[in-house]
Amino acid sequence: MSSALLDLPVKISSERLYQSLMDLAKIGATSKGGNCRLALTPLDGQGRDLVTAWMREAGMTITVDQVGNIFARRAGKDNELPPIMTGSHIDTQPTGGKFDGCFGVLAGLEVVRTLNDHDIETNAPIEVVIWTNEEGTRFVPVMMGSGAFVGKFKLEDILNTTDKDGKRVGDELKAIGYDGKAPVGGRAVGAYFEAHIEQGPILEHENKVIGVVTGSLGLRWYDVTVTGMEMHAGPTPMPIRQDALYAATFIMQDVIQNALDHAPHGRGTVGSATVHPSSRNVIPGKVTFTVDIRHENADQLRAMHERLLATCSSIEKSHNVTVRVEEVSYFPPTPFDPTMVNAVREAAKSSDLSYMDIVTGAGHDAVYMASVTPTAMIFVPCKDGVSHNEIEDAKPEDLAAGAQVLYEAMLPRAML
Ligand code: HGY
Ligand code: MN
Ligand code: MN
Ligand code: MN
Repeated sequence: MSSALLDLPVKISSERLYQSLMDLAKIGATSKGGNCRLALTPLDGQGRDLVTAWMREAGMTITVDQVGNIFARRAGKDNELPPIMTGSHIDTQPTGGKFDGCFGVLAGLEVVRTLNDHDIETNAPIEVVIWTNEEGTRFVPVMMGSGAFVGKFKLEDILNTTDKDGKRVGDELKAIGYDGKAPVGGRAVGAYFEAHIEQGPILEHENKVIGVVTGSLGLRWYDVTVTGMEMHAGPTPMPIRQDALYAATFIMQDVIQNALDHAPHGRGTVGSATVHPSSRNVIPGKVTFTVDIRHENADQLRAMHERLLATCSSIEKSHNVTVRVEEVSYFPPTPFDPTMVNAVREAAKSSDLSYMDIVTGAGHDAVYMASVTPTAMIFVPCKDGVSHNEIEDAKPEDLAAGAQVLYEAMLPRAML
């Protein structure tokens, strides 16, 4: 007789969850213990194949939509009801870790495996989702699959998006066999929960196991191109130079200063830059670089945006260069549904786990899902708050606690 019927507490399996995480981490494993499984690469395809095989073994049916989002469904008693959904992503940063995104997908699978173990039939169906290209590192925009699902992006635009080598999303989906046929979005979702490592230092610092995520910072991404004039580094006198790199450094510095001036929630990062022609004795003629700014408050984020544009136009004049700013991703500061946030809080309480409210500095698919269905997130600590780094680490017991809270928060909704 299953423990659920004996009214014993139903517990997820920490060992099985952690083993699945370690098995997935073998795909795209890097020498420093991290993962490199860029979106829509063959390694991403292998990761998708492995996890969907586990989902099928757990009796789930798999549907893939036209942007490659994977929906694994566990039927309920009444399959007309909108699904209670959870999930995250398994694409990684180039020097990513084993847990960012993967924890959310495999915690969802662990909830299903646990329901199976205890012969628990839910009323509503449950779906575990692998969203396409959450990271936005190979293709922008960030959180591409969930953004398309909620109607933020047009299908054609997404399929025609190219990476720096000119490879199209549509072709790359086909190449890995995930050019699904199901329509993108346009269907009801009962509720969406996402479990994720915090990717920052707060939970560990406050010695809390569960982060009750009340909402997300807003984010704006840009590609900036500074164009000057290649000239010889020797004969060209300093005052007449149109040095694209020298001009770019002032804009880059101000991205950081802008965030510092909008403390404590301001964030500013220049993550990548390329210099052309990148030769020691040629004055750089062109520099392209990325900008990532974030803030918890919409007005402050707008002020940071306006300051970036003002800095670019003033440097354009003072350094006799041209500056082109292209915004490539945006989402506003996003609060999560208070009743759902409370469900996470109550689940942490009933599981006797320490918890605290927290705002996520990282973007997640949950941010887009919050625009179409009641949404909440569950955070667990990661070691030293480090993420987007191969040394990313999390304790098995914390990961299990997060999956247990996911189970306790999801189940009542799936039983309504
Ligand atoms: O950039 C982010 O916040 C997320 O990791 N895509
Ligand atoms: Mn993530
Ligand atoms: Mn990430
Ligand atoms: Mn994310």
